[in-house]
Amino acid sequence: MTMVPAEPYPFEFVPEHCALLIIDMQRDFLEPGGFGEMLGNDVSQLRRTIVPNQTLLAAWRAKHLPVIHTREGHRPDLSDLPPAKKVRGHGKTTIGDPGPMGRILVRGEAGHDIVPELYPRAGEPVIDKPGKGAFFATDLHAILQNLGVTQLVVTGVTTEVCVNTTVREANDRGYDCLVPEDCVGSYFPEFQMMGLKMIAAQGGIFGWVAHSHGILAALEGASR
Ligand code: C5J
Repeated sequence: MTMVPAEPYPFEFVPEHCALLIIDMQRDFLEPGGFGEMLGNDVSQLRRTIVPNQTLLAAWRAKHLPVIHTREGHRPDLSDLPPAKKVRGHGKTTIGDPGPMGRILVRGEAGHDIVPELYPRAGEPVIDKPGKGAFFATDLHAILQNLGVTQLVVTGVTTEVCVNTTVREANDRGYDCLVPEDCVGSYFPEFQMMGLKMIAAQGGIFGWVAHSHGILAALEGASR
């Protein structure tokens, strides 16, 4: 066990029971010319997380600790897409429609896949999730339990949506979650700030917030 400097207080990091969970680092959210940018979002707000995630991922892999990736998306026949999610926002282009990198948030399409910089390696589970939270309608909890995981370092995008929803779901299932602020991103700076504050508020109501430097330092000397 090693202490990681964090808010609201140091995190008791137990590497042998901790997985790195990388949320939705998908091309449509992060790449110029993707769906996110098509909607008018500033993708640089998300792209700044790529390098810190690459560094953390490399350190995690070097220690042979579990890494799990997620992707938000739906079956090509859209049978798992709730009608409410399809029509929400009244956009001209919605989930399942043709977009700049294939059909929007549909599994198997180029835009749905993970950015090359953080591409999963063989053996690293990829959770295809139909919702914002990574536990809803997936086998993530079973996978984590089988690995003996009790702690999660949660990174990815977006801070206030899929990262926050997943941290809340994990918290309710008994996992301790640590969120490195430089490895999560939002298109909206005010949501980035509040999304992180909400996790660590009230004595860590959903978990802890740290900088990846502290986690990297704690990983030194860790083994599984
Ligand atoms: C994620 C979204 N991944 N914002 N999705 O946060 O719709």
